[in-house]
Amino acid sequence: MKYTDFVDLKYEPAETDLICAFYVEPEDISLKEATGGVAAESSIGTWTELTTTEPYMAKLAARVFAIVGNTANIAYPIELFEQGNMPNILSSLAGNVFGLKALKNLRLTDIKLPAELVKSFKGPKFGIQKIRSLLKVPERPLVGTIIKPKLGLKTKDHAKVAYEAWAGGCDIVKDDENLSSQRFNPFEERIVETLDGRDKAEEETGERKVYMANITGETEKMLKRAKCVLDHGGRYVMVDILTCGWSALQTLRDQDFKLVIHAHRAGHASFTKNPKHGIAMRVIAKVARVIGVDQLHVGTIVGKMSETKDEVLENIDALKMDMAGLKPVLPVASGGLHPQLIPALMEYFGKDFVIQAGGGIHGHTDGTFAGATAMRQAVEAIMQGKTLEAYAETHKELEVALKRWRE
Ligand code: RUB
Ligand code: CA
Repeated sequence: MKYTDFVDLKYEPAETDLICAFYVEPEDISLKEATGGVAAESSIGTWTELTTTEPYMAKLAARVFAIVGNTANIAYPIELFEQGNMPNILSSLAGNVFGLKALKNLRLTDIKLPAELVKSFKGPKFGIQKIRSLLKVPERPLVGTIIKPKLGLKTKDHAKVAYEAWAGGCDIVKDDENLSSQRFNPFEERIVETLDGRDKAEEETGERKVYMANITGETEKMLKRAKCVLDHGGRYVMVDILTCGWSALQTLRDQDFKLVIHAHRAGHASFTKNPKHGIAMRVIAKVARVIGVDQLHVGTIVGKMSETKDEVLENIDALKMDMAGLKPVLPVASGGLHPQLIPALMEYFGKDFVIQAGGGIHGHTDGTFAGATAMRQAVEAIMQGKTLEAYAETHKELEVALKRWRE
């Protein structure tokens, strides 16, 4: 089969097909041949015709069934994939095709897995509703912080900053993505001391508090760390899903630990940032959801990261859309947030999301406790339909934060 034999604009995809959308920019061949090349090389074809052509093979070919502008929609028969094997699925769809010389640019912009394939993975254990019940926060956005400085604090100081954030008003405290078990802050000691601070803050405030401990590491080590969190009464773990890999994430999910999985996406921009090449964040979001994360970073629109409003809204949609009965995943807004941005943020995100601020809490003029209080006040203001300025008249921490960070 030649590349163009993989283009069949009359084909109507079957319910069991896996569907991908690719943005395709050819180098020195026609667009039709280029899109056919993507379908060929990501399914059963190659650059030249073969002498082995068994008749039963043809029905396994991926087919380009629509080309609109530079976007090609491709249908893949489900038989091409091993059930429950995400590396296998992605080695086809998002594998060698990205390196073809005949293509100037190629971007996997969307993906839809057939229900049968989705069901061969576990999907989220908790999802939005169970997270809300666990935290006993039925309606408002959850308020979280990342311990800052991101690296370097010794264990007792890390635990102290965490306690202050919880006591001041945060629901969630999370490690930063590059903190694991360095000499200055070894994992197990950190878990013990930080969870002590959590218990103290829970007692004092009467609120539920959670600690998202970063367990990222080699897979076996990660499982040991998850057990350690459980043994010490933790309720959450956090994983850098792209640097540890899909297989490691799946192994963790398959343990079925009673732990919410918070997914940090450090490194995603190497796939997602170039609008003409790579893999869109919503594809990464869907893959993570299918494997089974409960929370995922999706960008902020208003903060320090570069994604556009459309991209962030697509990412959120990927976490909540109907997907073969999977639970919805809680979106996390993180990166450059501070109280002044909360009205805009809640307008875009609604109420079902985590507001996660590092610098925007620990950089408060009066310290972490006041920073956490100010962030909670900003959320309260919007929940009560008030402006931040009006609320700040009677809430000092918010007033100070609004002066410190203007838009
Ligand atoms: C935020 C932070 C987050 C990154 C990544 O710190 O540490 O890890 O922003 O976010 P701060 P994302 O609040 O001080 O900016 O994965 O959404 O890009
Ligand atoms: Ca970070």
